[in-house]
Amino acid sequence: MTTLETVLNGLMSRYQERVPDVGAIIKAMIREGIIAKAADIENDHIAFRTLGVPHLGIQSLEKIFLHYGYRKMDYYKFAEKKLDAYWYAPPSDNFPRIFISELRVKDLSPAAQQIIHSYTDEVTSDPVDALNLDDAAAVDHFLHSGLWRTPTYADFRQLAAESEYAGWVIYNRYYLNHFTVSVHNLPAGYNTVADFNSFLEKEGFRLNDSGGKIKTSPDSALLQSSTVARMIEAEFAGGEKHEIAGSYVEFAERRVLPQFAHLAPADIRREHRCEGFEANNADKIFESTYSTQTGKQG
Ligand code: OOG
Ligand code: NI
Repeated sequence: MTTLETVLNGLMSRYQERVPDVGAIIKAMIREGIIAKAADIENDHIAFRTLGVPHLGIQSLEKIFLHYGYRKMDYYKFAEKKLDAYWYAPPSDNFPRIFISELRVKDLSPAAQQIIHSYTDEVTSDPVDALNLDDAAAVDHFLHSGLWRTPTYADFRQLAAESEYAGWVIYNRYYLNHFTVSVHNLPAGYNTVADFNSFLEKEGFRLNDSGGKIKTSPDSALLQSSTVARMIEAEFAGGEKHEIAGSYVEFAERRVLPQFAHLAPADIRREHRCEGFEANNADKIFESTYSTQTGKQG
């Protein structure tokens, strides 16, 4: 197995343990005969969240994936949520795309900035620079370890009141935020987001309905939906336990580009479908962990 495969497997296994919906969706897909085994699912992309502070943020985390051959692609800005993001194209089609976002910490109130820095100032140099990126076990450990001390519940609450994204990252750090089922290559009846959403709802999964359950790009080439993040039991400083939003699952339908519309279905590969991301879709998908969707204040 390559280093990248080992790192991705490590991310996916932790994610599956933390997000019961992942295993439940795979099981339901197998029971329904949509796939024969979990490995039949094409992972469209995975996503991380970061804090825009010195030594951390996108510029730090991206070094790992650039080292494995990912290429930095388009930039997206989310003014109201105070986020920036980029997507990264994989070294080959068998790997997922990567979406990394970052909180514009400088745009928060002085009080929120002060709370964030009280944690992130513990990081005094870029931790990725200290890693041997060819050592899969070291990278795996890094992605699942605390870069700063465990937050207090009071700090979490105060941050989340101003930015739910900030609260999510201060506790969850680099845990995978979601993986994404490519639905367009699934059998007919399940190969559109609309049909797949019906299947998910019939199975009892709750979908993010911010801006509607189907998020559609203006050119109608990229359609996305996502589950609402389930609550996880979080242990804060001093052993205080509270339920907060964990991670979620996303579904993507990338339509065939007009210039390839004549191709037979069997000849259609990734390069024939739309690429990249859509800011308006993403803006709503972020809310899959927000209390407006989970219905619970952390
Ligand atoms: C990412 C939300 C955006 C997409 O595919 O556009 C996204 C997040 O919740 O961190 O995943
Ligand atoms: Ni996504």
